[in-house]
Amino acid sequence: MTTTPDRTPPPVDTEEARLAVGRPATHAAGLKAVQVSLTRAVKQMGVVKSARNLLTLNQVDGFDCMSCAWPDPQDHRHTAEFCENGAKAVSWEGQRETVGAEFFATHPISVLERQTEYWLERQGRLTEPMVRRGGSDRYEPISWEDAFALVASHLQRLDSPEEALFYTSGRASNEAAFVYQLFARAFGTNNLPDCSNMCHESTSVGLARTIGIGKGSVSLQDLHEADLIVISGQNPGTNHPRMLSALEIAKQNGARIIAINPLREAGLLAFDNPQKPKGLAGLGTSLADRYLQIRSNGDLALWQAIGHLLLARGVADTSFIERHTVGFEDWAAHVADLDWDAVLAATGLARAEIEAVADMFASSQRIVHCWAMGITQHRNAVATISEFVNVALLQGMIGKPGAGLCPVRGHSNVQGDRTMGIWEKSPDSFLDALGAEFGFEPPREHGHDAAAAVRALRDGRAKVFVGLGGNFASAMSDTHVTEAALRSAALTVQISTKLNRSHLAAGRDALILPTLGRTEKDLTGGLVQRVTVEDSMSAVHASRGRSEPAGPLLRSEVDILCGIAHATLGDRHEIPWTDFAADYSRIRESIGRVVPGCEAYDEKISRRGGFTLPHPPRDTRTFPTAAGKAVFTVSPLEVLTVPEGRLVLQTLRSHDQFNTTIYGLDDRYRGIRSGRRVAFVSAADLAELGLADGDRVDLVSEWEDGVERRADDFRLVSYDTPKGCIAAYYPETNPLIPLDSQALESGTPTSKWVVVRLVPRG
Ligand SMILES: Nc1nc2c(c(=O)[nH]1)N[C@H]1C(S)=C(S)[C@@H](COP(=O)(O)OP(=O)(O)OC[C@H]3O[C@@H](n4cnc5c(=O)[nH]c(N)nc54)[C@H](O)[C@@H]3O)O[C@H]1N2
Ligand SMILES: Nc1nc2c(c(=O)[nH]1)N[C@H]1C(S)=C(S)[C@@H](COP(=O)(O)OP(=O)(O)OC[C@H]3O[C@@H](n4cnc5c(=O)[nH]c(N)nc54)[C@H](O)[C@@H]3O)O[C@H]1N2
Ligand code: SF4
Ligand SMILES: [Mo]
Repeated sequence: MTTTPDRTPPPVDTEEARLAVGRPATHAAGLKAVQVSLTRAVKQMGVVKSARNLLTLNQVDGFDCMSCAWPDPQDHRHTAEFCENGAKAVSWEGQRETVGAEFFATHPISVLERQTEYWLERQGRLTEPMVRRGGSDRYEPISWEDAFALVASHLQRLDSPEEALFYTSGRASNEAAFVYQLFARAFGTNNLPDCSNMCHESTSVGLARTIGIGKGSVSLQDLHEADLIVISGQNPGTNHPRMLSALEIAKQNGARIIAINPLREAGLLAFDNPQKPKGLAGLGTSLADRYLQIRSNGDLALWQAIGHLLLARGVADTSFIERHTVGFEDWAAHVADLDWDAVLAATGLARAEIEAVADMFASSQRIVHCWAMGITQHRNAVATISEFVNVALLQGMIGKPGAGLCPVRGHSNVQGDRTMGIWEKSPDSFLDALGAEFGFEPPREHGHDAAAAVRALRDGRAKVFVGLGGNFASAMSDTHVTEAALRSAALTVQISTKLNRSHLAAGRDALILPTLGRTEKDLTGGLVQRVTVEDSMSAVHASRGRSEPAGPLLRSEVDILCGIAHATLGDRHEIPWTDFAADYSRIRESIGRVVPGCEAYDEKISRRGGFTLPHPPRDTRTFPTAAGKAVFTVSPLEVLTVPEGRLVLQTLRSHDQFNTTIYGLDDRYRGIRSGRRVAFVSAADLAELGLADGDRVDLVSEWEDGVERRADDFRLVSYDTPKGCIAAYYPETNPLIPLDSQALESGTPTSKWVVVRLVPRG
């Protein structure tokens, strides 16, 4: 048995010494949320910039919130159309401190490596292009032109274009994403891994194979009009806070809500809307009418049981099934023959609870089903999502007002990036259109996804890694393997706003290319440029920042990408890189001709509020699958178990972080202050293991490769979670997730299912 160490000693913030644990909250938002947003904003940006930024956030002529992908209301908008976590994201980007050449002169990489993610990003905005050469311990300044030439020389030296990897995080604009994938393909590879691979990939795969399009089928209006809303594996109070406003409206219109989650999340229990006097006074709206505190990974079993019960209750929409679907008989036969013992073991629920939920389905006419990472980051996620679809099809809940499937996306433009072709498996139809527009033959062989990208670097099959945003080193699973893979690269390039661990897990040559954020004025080419984004409900609109850039040397993502592309490819294929950077409308003209649904793109995004992309199942109940109809699918009921004395760890977000960006050390809704190295464990497990709240343990993960992975020194917190199921924050726990532990079919790391044991610290 081999054991990989944690970073020893794990970097810990001094503030962690004050770690305090209180009672979890039972309401989300309220006055506290307003206080936190304003205090953070003023502290980081100053009064004037705070006012300017927060007042243009999510306004029609302002910038799109760069935090999550929740949509903006189409019709009327409040003056303050944002939430606590949106405000935190804006403050974080608007931070006044900067990190330039002087900082790097006094901070060698070996010193920075000992700092936490929280400390690194807190140092301020990156403002100068920096290079580390030949494995040196320091970053030093480099001019933009020399930086582009360095990337070009590395790329031109490769034996094959397949040795280059082009990663994207979901904050990149549509224009940047389009140019980036065009460059990768013109260079000769489909190696376009992205954060989606770690996020909603299971959704994209599950929906594409069943309804023919990998996107959700609802609008905000549908949510308002639903009479039943189901929320599975999602913590909207923290991660999509304005979803709570939509839920409040739905409740006022008479909707009922079912929450399915191992943890009782405050944001699913009740909402004190800070934009309303009653909310500020703490007299808000209670949300979940029923809370199923399911065991980790019990969802596939639960949904087969719901299907089983609905069939027995005779509520099938037979005309919808006949006209629009295939495969019903096989599926019905499969769920009719349900193993209740397996269902109860997998879910940890009582049969009566499941029956009561099925009754709520049976008595509802308009059902919307929302989900996020608690579903997608599991081994059998694609099967679970396909089962959601089965139940929706059974009752004809797609393509009618107030009903549909609502995967809630993470990064603000992760859906748009896919639409623009950031995908290692883009279909031939897209590649044909791209080739026709630019007069070249794009490569057809599928590229590497995120996990395959790590393997390719690790095994020496890839040598150059370019990151358009994000923090690949910390966000990916198996931190030590991922970091070592990045370090083995000949060149790593990170296009970033803030310093993070990916800049430290650097290739022999490494570049940090600082870029403008969404809040900042983009005057590339002497024009006032705007960009476009797509939200979780396929609405596309423009975004324009107003703030002064953090430094004079910053360049936009589009400008940087066009610079790299031009230096690498010159005038090959006659792609007008310089014109693209000079006027982003030129990019939008090409998007209009290449991307389905984006015809007359520049004109449509100039309309107030933008436009919504077509979605055949939602719009006309047509299903672009091979069968031409929606597909019922049969999935074997798999009940995952763990060996004696072991627990299942889910890795999740605190209220004070955005992915690997740590804003602060509190998780207000879960009662945690000043600390992140905590593990939430049930009282029953603590008792059985002879441990107690407050004890310190190391987490050790066990996997079939025989390697034991460790994350050291976590404080145990006695918490209301099902027995056997524990929780701790990401990214601190990423060293525990084996690279090969991936969801079937989608390849998503199984971040919500990690088998661990707790080892008391002596
Ligand atoms: N403020 C803030 N906003 C964010 C982010 C952020 O980090 N901070 N991240 C953004 C991104 S990229 C994303 S993808 C989204 C993530 O949004 P979420 O998916 O809400 O994020 P997680 O914290 O991973 O929470 C997962 C939820 O699933 C539950 N869960 C875990 N396992 C299971 C299970 O087996 N079954 C069920 N039914 N539930 C389960 C957990 O208890 C938790 O409530 O948020 C986006 N928005
Ligand atoms: N264990 C575990 N692992 C997970 C998850 C989990 O739930 N558990 N969730 C997964 C999910 S859902 C996701 S989406 C991934 C996230 O993975 P990533 O998207 O790769 O990571 P982020 O933390 O969002 O990236 C933060 C960095 O982005 C850069 N940045 C911020 N704004 C901008 C910008 O406007 N432009 C550019 N160019 N750069 C910018 C900053 O330098 C910042 O340090 O993590 C995944 N990893
Ligand atoms: S819900 Fe998401 S997109 Fe909307 S303001 Fe809050 S963080 Fe930003
Ligand atoms: Mo995500």
